[in-house]
Amino acid sequence: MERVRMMVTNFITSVAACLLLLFMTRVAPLRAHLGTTPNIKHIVMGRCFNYVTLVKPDSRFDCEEIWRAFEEAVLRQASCDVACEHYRRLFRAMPQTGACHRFLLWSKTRKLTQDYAAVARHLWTLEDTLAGYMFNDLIWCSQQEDSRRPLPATGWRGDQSQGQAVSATSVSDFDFGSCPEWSACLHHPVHSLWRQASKNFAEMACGNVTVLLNGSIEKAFNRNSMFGSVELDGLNPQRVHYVNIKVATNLDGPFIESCGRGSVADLIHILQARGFRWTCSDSDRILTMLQCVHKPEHRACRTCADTHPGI
Ligand code: N1C
Repeated sequence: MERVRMMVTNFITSVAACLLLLFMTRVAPLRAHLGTTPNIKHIVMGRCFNYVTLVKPDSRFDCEEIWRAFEEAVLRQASCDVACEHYRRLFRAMPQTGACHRFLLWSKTRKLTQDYAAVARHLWTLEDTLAGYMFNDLIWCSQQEDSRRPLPATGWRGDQSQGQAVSATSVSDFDFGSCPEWSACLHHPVHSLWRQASKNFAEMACGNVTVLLNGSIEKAFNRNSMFGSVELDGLNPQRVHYVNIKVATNLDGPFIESCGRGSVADLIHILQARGFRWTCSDSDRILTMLQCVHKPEHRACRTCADTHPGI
């Protein structure tokens, strides 16, 4: 009798474990990531005020309106349903133009691009625009998971999430627990914002445009990346004189792609077909030197003076 009871108990426990596993594998891919960055409202507003006060004191942006437009875009949709169009009001609140010959685009070279932009001060990346500056490194999504769910009545909600008041126009709140992975969504709120920001930035580009690619990976130019799928198509050959490609590899390699090789050659074909003039360099001294700052002993960083100390 005792044996039978144990077998039944084991059976029930295994079924429960299987069901739990099944539930987790169905739900986990959708909501497996970090949640909305804590204090997002303070961070975004703080960065906005910092930008208009210290970075570009001559600019006139309404940080309160920008936050309201952002909140409306994100919280009125289900967390996987925030399309680029939903950010229309947000981007309308922060129109920006940039001087020609300064645009720096990149793909899979984020750190090196930041170092490069820090020394080549005349160059302008998306992170130098208000949109890029405010939302860099942040994560966000709403709590609403099902787009068919009726919207709750609007109005002031007294609840606070991580110290943040929800404004009168909000219909949901940010999800601070977890956000969906990009791959799980048709319209991911973070992806859509970067898509729209990248599109605007590329459409604005004029004069000589620099593109920094990573020669240490397969597909330095990837048609699915933000650069390959959004920015390249946004560049206008009537406005852009030259696309200057720079391919940088890690000091230790691997040395996979270069100007004439791999996907970089595909990029050059596309540029030519669209009527752009272009240059390509895969041995830029400044890009090597920037990497040498972190590895001064590397043989690629030796100068003439190192090898011939008497000279
Ligand atoms: O997909 P990527 O690179 O090719 O996108 C980079 C490309 C740049 O030229 C930028 O103008 O797109 C723009 N851009 C950003 O400036 C940016 N800052 C931070 C696009 N994405 C940006 N991020 C985040 O990194 C964002 O979350 C985005 O999806 C990644 C893309 O980086 P990537 O794949 O190396």
